Order: sequence, then structure tokens, then C-alpha cells
Amino acid sequence: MPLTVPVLPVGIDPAWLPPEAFRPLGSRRTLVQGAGPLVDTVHGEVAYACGQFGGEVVRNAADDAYDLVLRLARQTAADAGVLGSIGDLGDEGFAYERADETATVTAVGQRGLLYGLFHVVRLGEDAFRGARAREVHRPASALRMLDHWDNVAVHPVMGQVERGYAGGSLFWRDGGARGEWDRVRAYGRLLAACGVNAVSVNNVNVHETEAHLLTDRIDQVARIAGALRPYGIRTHLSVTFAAPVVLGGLSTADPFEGAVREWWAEAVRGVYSAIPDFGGFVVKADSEGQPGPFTYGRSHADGANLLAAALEPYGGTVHWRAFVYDHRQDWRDRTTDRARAAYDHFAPLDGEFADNAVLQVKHGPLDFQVREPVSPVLGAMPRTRLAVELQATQEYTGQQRHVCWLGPMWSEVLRFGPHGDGGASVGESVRGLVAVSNVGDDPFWTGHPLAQANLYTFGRLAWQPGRDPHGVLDEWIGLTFPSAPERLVGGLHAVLDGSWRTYEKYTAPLGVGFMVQPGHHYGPSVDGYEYSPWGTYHFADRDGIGVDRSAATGTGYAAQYGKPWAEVYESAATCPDELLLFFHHVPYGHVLADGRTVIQHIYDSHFEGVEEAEEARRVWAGLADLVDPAWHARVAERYEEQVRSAREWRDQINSYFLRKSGVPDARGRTIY
Ligand code: GCV
Repeated sequence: MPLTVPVLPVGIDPAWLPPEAFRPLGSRRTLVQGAGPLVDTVHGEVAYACGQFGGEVVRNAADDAYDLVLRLARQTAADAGVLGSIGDLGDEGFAYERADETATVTAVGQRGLLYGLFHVVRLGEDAFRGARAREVHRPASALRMLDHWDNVAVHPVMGQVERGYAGGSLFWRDGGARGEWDRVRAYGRLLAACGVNAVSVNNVNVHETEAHLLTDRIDQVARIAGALRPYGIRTHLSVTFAAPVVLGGLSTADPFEGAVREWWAEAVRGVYSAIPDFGGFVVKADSEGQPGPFTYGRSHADGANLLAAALEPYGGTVHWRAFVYDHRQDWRDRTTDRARAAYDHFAPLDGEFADNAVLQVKHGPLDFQVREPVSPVLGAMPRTRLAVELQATQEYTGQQRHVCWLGPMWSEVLRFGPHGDGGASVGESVRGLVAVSNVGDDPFWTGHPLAQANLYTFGRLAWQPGRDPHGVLDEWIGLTFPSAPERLVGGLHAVLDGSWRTYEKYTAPLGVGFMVQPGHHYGPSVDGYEYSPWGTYHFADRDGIGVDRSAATGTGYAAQYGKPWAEVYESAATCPDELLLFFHHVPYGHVLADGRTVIQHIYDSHFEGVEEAEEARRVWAGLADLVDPAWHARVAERYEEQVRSAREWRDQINSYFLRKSGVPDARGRTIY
């Protein structure tokens, strides 16, 4: 079955043919100049494309005429002049221009050359047409990472991949490394084509088998790192904070104990002797049962700095997650608000984290709901290296059975200005982007073929957070369906562009969130979490709905924002309607900006959402003649489930609120 991804794995499985996207490159005369392993990768890519389409690639020759030159600038006098006029490219930037019938990519670092190659692929025939003034491309940040929540051993509840909807793990199977190195390499290629440069290979919930990856199983991680390295991907590992106890036999993991520091230093030495370019650790501590520094009365900065110190001599980084909250709450206690937790724990620690510690913050205060405000932590720690964590795997957004292109949601987060319009946006102020991966061993990589668009969009927004996501979607469509006629391009936009809002409409309204089935988180259950220890989310009664998070009368969460947001969110009169129920408990008759009441909005949006899902299914059916049959069938089959599930959401939510409120639908539609 063909794996239709932006730029395909090459030379591995004859069934994984290169897409037409490579034709413009493969049918030309190309010169590759420079030395090093990633330059070899670039050369290999072009050679393979030429093998398919009849072009020619020359390595390190001089003169002669070429259609394309991919060159690593050397420190010669001639290059100094060129580079001086280009400016600082860093390790990952590149310049592209076309003059005298030759397109030229210039880079200083090998990764830059690789990204320049994929830029040419994206441009397609345009890369070889007319003159093009020099463009300089550099990533906004060096941290563009995917975290895999993959278990080595199948977990009895979570399976091989926690929250994975694309089959098994690419890296692990049945308790050990899966050993399909070509496929791992192909994955590295796919990620490089999207702009991603780092991967964490195991679940942040580190169970017993996985703990050993740090020490006696590091050779398996080294093999993965070896397969990803040719595409410029650095490998990271999730580790347990209790490793000195669990693996080292110490009686404590207290960061202030000398023996603990020595244990980590020794463990890290072992890691770097196996993987010299190892990226670092990812740590989930004091969260959902994972051990952490609170056990020893230490702060999270103390905990993070312990690991940072061990990694520092080797240039490694610790990614410390801010997802820390009490998951053993009493629903009767209305003072505890899970949304407050990350800020309460971390904002007071601003400035205390080591330089090689990155605080990885989920984009919203709860947990990747379809609509949440931007986490206040992202505007509250100017002296800390922050990374924003997104979730490409669609845990709460349809689990890759529903089409839900997350580009617009992510873009809203990245463009949000924590300090108002005048200040820096989240995308401008964070030091990197991380996403939980949506990829597994599924033949389409992402389970739902259209979920590939999320992977690609993440990588491109990580490269340039301010980009219009719809432009990124255009790129993905162009690469995935290189010779798509207008009808297909239009159809893909029709089913993807508004899919996030459609999903929001038929699920949880107005920012309320979490009305999912507990545990697996698929499908509706209005009260699923309402009386559970994990937090309480809607407080619906006969009169109204929503959580009062105001400072005046509620949990005080709204006051965690700076101006102007603390004031905007404080009052139901100024709070944006899409977040109304996140911040306020209002009567069902509360009137929204469009003149409708909250209860009528609930009814209307659920009917509309289902109609939109049905319409998308219809549009997709009409594209059957333009899409590979296997691709088309997989999406069509998923649309059946999406429409079924959307109707279930509509009927459960509408019936629940009709029964609760007693307010009939103004349009008299069927509610049960
Ligand atoms: C890996 C949510 C998910 C968990 C996940 C956790 C996290 O709670 O449901 O599966 O655990 O987030 O981000 O650590």
C-alpha cells in the first residue's frame, strides 16, 4: 500500500514509491557540494530522485552548468563574501535563489542543506522557473520536537502507545526494540521534510521496563538514534525521576543528596558514550503517579536542575514538564481548580531553572481540550526557557477517527499575546515547540490519512510560528497530491479547513471541555468526570452551566493572567463567548454576542456540527475518482464513524441539557 506522505521514504520498500513531488528535482542536473554525513543524505536523496526520473547528480565538481546547486559554504574568501551578504544562517538556515538558469541553495550547517533540499521539493517546478531573488530561511527556534508516548512493553491499560491512534509503535514491540531500522530512518526523513529535528522515543509515563532504557537498555536507544541521525534528528529519552532508586538501588532520589547527583552523572556518562549527540531527557514528575521532587520536599527547579547538571557537560537539555496537578481531588471541594495548578507550581520558580532546562508547558491549563484558553504560564516566566507542548495525537479531538485539522487552533495559541497586542506573542517568546506524536506503524503513518496534515502543520509552525496555517495546508496538499486538479484541492480544503470548529460544535460547547468518556476519552459522557478525582468541569444544574474561575467569586484562575487578559476573562460581559463556560458559571438564558442564549447555542451548534460532518463525508465521497483507492477507502470508512459519533454527541449533549434546563429548542428539532 503506498505511503502517501509529503516526501516519501526512499529505497526501502519497493511499495513505498516516491511521489510525483520529486519529479522536478529528479529530472534535473544537480551539483551537491560539501562534506559530511548529512551532505551524504542530501546527495542520496537527489540520486534516488534522479534514478526515478532520469536526472543526474554530481558531487563536489567544479564549473559546468547545473539546474540546481546545493552547497555547503566553506570558509573561503569567496564564500566569506557570499555569506557576508546573506547574514547569519546558523546551523539550520539556508538561502535559496535562482539566477542564470541555476537555482542555488547555500547553507553553512549540514542541517541547513537538508532543509534547503526539502524547500526545493516544496517549490516543485517553481524552483526552476524564472529568476528568484535570494530568500533566507531560518527556523524561529532550534527546538522542534515530537514526543512519542510509546511503551516498550505493552501496557495492560494503555497498550503499546499511550493515546496512540495509528497502530503500534515504530520503535518498540513486545518488550524490546522493534528492529525495523529502515522504517525508523524513513520516519526521520518524513520529520526532516516537515522541519522537526528532535524526537523523544518513549512515554513520559515511565514504567518499569522503560526505566531501563537509561542504563542497561541504552543500546536499543542508540540504534534508534543511529537510524534517525542521517536526517538531522536528535534522540531524547523520557526518564523516571526515581531512577537512582529503581535502577541504582539507592535509598533516595533526593536532588540534594551527593550520591544521587553522582548516580545521575554516571548514568548520563553512559548515555553519551552510546549516543554522542544525545539530545537529553524528558521528565514528567509529581504528576499522575509519576515520582518527583515533592517526595523530598524539593521544588521542581531543584529536580530539573539535578538532571540539567548531569547533562550540561555534554550539551544535553532536560525537558521538564509543567503538567503537575492533583489527580486525587475531592469533587465536593470547590476551592481546588486543576486549571490553576501549573501556574501555582511553576510561576514562583521563574529564574531558578538551569540554562539547559526547558520547561515544557501544555498550551492550555487543562489537557489538550478542543478549546482552552492559552496557559497563563506562557506569559509568566520571562526568565525561564519555555517550550509550548501541543498534542498532534488526537486524544480529545477525535482520536484520528474524526477529521480534525488542528492548524488553526495551534496558530491561535502561537499568535496569542499574553501581554496584549503590543507584547510578544507566544510563538515569538517561547524557545521551542513540542508535540505529542500522532505517528505509529499504520501504513498511512497516522491512522487517519488526513491526520498527516497535523504532523506536517506542526513541523512547519514550529519552524515559523507566525505563519498562516492555511498556507501550510496548501503546501501539504501540494506535496501529498502533487498533480491534484482544482477539484481535489478545493475538496481537501473543504473537508479540512473548518474541521476543528466542526468538531468543537458537536462536542463540548463554549470552552466547557472534558465531556468525554473517562479513561479512553472517546465519545460523549457529560458527567463522566464530574464526580471523579481528576477534576470537575461543568457544574451544570437546572439553572446554568460553567466553572466560575473569576477572582471575585470563583477559583481565582482568571487572575493568573497579566493585563489585559485578567480583566477580559474576569467578567462574563467581556470574556469571549468561545471561552465563556471555561471562566464563568452562567444561567442558560445568558445572551451571547450573536443574540442567542447559551442553551440555544448548545442546541444549534450540535445540530450544525453534525450537518457539517455529514457534508464533509459527502464532499469526500465525491473525490473518489481523484484519490488513490486505498487512501480514499480509509478516509471514507473513518467518515462513517465520525458521522455516527457526531450524532451520538449531538443527541447526548442536547438531551442532557434539555432535561437539565427544561428549556425547549426554539426550532423544535428532535431532542430525546
Ligand atoms: C502520558 C493526559 C493523558 C495521559 C498523559 C498525560 C500527560 O492526562 O490522558 O495519557 O500521559 O496527559 O500529558 O502526561
